[in-house]
Amino acid sequence: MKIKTFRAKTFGEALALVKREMGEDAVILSTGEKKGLRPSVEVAAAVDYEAGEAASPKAAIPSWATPIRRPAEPAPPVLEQEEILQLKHTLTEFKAEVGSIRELLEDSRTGAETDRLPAGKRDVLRFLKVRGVREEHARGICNTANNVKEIPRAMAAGVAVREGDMGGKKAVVLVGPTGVGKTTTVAKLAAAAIKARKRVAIVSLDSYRIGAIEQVRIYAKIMGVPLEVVPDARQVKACLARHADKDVVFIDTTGRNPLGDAFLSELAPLYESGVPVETHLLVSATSDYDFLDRAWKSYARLPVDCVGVTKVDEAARYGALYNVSALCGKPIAYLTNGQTVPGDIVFPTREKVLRMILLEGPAGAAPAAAAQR
Ligand SMILES: Nc1nc2c(ncn2[C@@H]2O[C@H](COP(=O)(O)OP(=O)(O)OP(=O)(O)O)[C@@H](O)[C@H]2O)c(=O)[nH]1
Ligand SMILES: [Mg+2]
Repeated sequence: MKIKTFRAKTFGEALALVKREMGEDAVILSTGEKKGLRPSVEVAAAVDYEAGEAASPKAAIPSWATPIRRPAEPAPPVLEQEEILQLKHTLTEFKAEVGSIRELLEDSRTGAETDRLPAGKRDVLRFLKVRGVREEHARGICNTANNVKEIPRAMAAGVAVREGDMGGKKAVVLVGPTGVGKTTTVAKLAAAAIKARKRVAIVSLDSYRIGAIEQVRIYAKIMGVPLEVVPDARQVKACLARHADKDVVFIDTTGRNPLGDAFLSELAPLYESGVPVETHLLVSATSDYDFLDRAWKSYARLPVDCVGVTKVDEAARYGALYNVSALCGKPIAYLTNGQTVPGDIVFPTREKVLRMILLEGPAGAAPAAAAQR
């Protein structure tokens, strides 16, 4: 065995010397560092044969020795949680910035288009935008309304309202994004049906969320209505058969992100089972329009019959009612305007919806009170 000490400025240099003189099979016996005016390092290395000997490079490595390894690749920098959050924040800000630049460009394009409009139509656009009517829908109204006075007539065509009784199908299924108010609205609708002297049952398909069953069970108990919890949509048909004596059965569903496919796979068996159901899509009056737009692309795959707009009491303006109508092309069946069961639900006429959009909100009375009138 040959043992030798190598001195160099850095460990890297010392190891290179060891490797050059003793080869790959050298083992490191010890290392040391000398500080001072001329700092240096020392590496004592050994190899199991004499230099120059054509010995096998497979030297026996004593258990106490550390074989030379290539200097490890520097580990990729590990980001701290805080740095990740900071990056995410920066990315969000960047996206918002890009979004506002896009909006500015869009505004300057539409602004130029608006400038070319006659003054009366420009007033129409301004009037509708202040009330939360989406630009593209406001422009549609602008095609037929030459001035503000002509807005109600021009808008009426775009607002469909479901008047009268439910369409005669016994089962009514409420679908919609998470937390939109499906369970609360099922209870409100059930209460309204009881008031109209109908025999009612409630079915819950929502066994996903903790507490969901308890929530609907309490409502059913208070109203004295039978409740069935059905974990699988395939079982709804048999369940409805058990309630053949009822006039209407309201079906509550699990809230799912509409931008995913879970809601579709859960509900598909219900539609495939061939039971005649009326489908109510619930959307919130406070939802962002882009979200609604994307959500509708998903929900449109279901046979939606009508729309219920919830949480209108939380909306600052009511343009959303027109936007929802125009986006989905489905009649609005009811508006819900508070958390109280059974009270906070309204079955509006078209005139009422138009009145809310045009006369209430920022330009008129307090929004929360408007849906009550
Ligand atoms: N302000 C207001 N709150 C409402 C209205 N409708 C429901 N809520 C409230 O919204 C929250 C969610 O209501 P839920 O009925 O549980 O909503 P959901 O769609 O069944 O929720 P998931 O089953 O979790 O998807 C509750 O706090 C309700 O009281 C409404 O019209 N106005
Ligand atoms: Mg619910």
